[in-house]
Amino acid sequence: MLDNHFKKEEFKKSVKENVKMLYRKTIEEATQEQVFQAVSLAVKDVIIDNWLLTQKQYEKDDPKIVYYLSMEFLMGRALGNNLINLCAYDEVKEALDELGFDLNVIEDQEPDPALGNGGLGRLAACFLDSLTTLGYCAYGCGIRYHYGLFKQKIEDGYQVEVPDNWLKNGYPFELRRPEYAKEVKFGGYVKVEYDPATGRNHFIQEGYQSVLAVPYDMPIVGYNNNVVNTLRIWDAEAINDFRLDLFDKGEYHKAVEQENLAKNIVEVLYPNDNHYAGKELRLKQQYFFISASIQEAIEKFKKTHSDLHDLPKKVAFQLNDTHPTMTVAELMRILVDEENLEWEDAWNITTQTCAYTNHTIMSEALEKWPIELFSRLLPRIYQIIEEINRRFLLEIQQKYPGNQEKIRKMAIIYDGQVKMAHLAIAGGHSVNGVARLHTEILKKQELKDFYEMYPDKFNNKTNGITQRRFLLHGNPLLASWVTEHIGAGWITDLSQLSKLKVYADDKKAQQEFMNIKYQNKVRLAKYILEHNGIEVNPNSIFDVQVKRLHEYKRQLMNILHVMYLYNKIKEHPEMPFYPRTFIFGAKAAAGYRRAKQTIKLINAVADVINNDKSINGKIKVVFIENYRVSNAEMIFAAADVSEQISTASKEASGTGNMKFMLNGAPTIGTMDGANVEIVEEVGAENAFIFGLSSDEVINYENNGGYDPMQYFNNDPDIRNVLMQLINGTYSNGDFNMFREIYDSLLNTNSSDKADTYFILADFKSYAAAQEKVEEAYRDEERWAKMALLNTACAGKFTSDRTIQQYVDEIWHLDKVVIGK
Ligand code: Z16
Repeated sequence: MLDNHFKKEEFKKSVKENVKMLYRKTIEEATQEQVFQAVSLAVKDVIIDNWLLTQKQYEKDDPKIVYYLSMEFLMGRALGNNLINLCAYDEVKEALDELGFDLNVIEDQEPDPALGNGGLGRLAACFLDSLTTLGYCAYGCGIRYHYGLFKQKIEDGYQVEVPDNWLKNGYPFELRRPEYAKEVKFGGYVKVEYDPATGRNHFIQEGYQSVLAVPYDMPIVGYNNNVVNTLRIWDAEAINDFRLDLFDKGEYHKAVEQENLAKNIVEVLYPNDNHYAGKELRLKQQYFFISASIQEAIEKFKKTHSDLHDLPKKVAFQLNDTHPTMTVAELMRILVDEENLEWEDAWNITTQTCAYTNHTIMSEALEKWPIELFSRLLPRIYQIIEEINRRFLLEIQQKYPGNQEKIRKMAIIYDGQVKMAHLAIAGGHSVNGVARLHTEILKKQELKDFYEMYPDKFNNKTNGITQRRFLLHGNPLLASWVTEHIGAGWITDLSQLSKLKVYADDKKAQQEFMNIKYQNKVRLAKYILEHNGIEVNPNSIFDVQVKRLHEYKRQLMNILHVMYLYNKIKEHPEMPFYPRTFIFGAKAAAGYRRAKQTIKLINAVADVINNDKSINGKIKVVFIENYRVSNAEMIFAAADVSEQISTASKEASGTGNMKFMLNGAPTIGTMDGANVEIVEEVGAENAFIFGLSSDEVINYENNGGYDPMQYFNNDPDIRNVLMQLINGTYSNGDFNMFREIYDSLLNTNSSDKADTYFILADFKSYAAAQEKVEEAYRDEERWAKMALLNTACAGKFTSDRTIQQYVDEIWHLDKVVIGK
């Protein structure tokens, strides 16, 4: 493995040795889980050598470092991915075969480190893979949640959340680094002391509580380049306060409080995707990991550099959404309070070092912390933000004299709230959206005023995904086929996929391509039978929507359309209909009522349709329990149709759309997020586009005029489907089970807006697009060509390309070569 010289016999010996040392067992006696631990340790051993080499190279080259600051890293399993990137997968598979174990089964023993919710967290994980494969010096900085995103169980059709105790058996790929522990302070008050020597005020936080942030490092293995970067996630431990003895017992209370703070702070990941809940503990989590990360970054910088003014030359902080925006204020605190820099200097350094990525325009996702909470928890940080705000308002007034409207809309502190997005924009040199359309909407709508003031800060970075996990590991059959046709260059240069275009009309290539898809469908069908007890036909069209459950993503429209198709088949049993399997997978935030009702509806519809013998299995509906990175890899490989049906303008980018495309599944979707660019790459004739445009949606939202009742009144198909929500068809006669969903679409008895996400407006054009899908699928050659072209045109959507653009346009990092 090291230097590509993998020694099979040595590896087998090492696994046996590990089983013996860890469990006092022979390999024959070991459980699969024990073998997983033993194999992982053997792999870690190899990785550590490269990790050390990388460290040495960094010390020698002193490259600029990017710190990717993120509350979420949705890593997925490490073992298989590490073997892939070490180019040792096949060899280890063989070695384990000879020991009597199946690598797939061993991989299955690993818990999915689910330290993220969805797109944003998975993007962070793809970025670390690309940064490392491209040879850039990068640290992921995050939180070592003791419980990741909940596991989803489906009981009686409802989602039940089960705690995800991913550390239960110990996680073999992490390394505790207590020598880098940092103290993080909360609460108390700020004492001001005038220092006559310097003529400056000094700000000292007193009466605070603190926790000890202890880092755990996870290796990030680059593909075939011996580079190993670090994901550093912070755990919290109580500070065992020896000073307590010096005080009277009155301090006992405080000691207990500090201990509780440490226990609570990293306990669990908040399960919200695209939603701000305003919880105090969440704010604590944010400051906790940011303070520890920034302290560490500055300390590291100072070890080899004497002048903090050089920080922007050597360090970049990338803020993954507004969650890490505290960075701006914490860096200012360190530079001004601890390093005694002048405010103006500190501000220049900070703004040149920080950059912010925006991931949504959904207003309910905007972080706005109440001043009361913020200033109580972080008194000094709050003061600093007040000063940043004061100066920022002066700048606005200078640019727009007398314009109160600008102040109202742009202030960082306003209306009793701290607006994190405004702080992130003011405190950095770059603001980027995550797909072209999204960035344009930011510039023209959501952040218009900021764009007017700082046009040069704004830029686009269309998201991407790593082909190493989502093709090479997740779809080995297709990966080998691609390599056979165009060589292995695509693994690190995905643009080479375009060489596949010459096979689009090649009968043999088409057949091979579709045969691989078939085998992947068989693999998924087996999983579905084992996990859902539902038999699905691998010859049917696998129509897949997997992503977080959110109203704007419109899983509801999908299932309403299934109900509509079912009605049609019942009414016209003789009509031609190509068998279809509608596959869903989605977690709903634990407190998101409407989302949870939608899961129940999907399962209720599945129950009725799957058990209706009269339709001869023409439709099957499957809800895959506990959708996560590990089963996602298998699902993308098996998909025929990719459902990307968000209300136009709402999905900032989407990244699942790219994973489907890479695996040869054409998109049925709206012109939203990165779908726009997908269609641009593959051609409109190889996708199924429908629905309102983002401009039309935004126009309705700004000017009104949308009336869903019109569709209900004028379209009997829509009316029938909606009536079935309240006439017991899918609820054993219970008229109320889906009443709230019905009301949300029509709002017969409330003054709220109805059908906020334009489901009824788009319904018929969605149904028409679905008919086109069926028509295209019936023509085997046409479909094979389309599917193949989707893979062939997916080159743009590698996170390698995205990262190179971040490097060229924002971070300006230096490339590192190990052993140079
Ligand atoms: C998230 O996953 C996303 C946005 C956000 O504000 C918060 C979370 Cl947790 C998603 C976007 O919804 C999706 O469109 C995008 O592809 C993804 O972030 C990565 O940029």
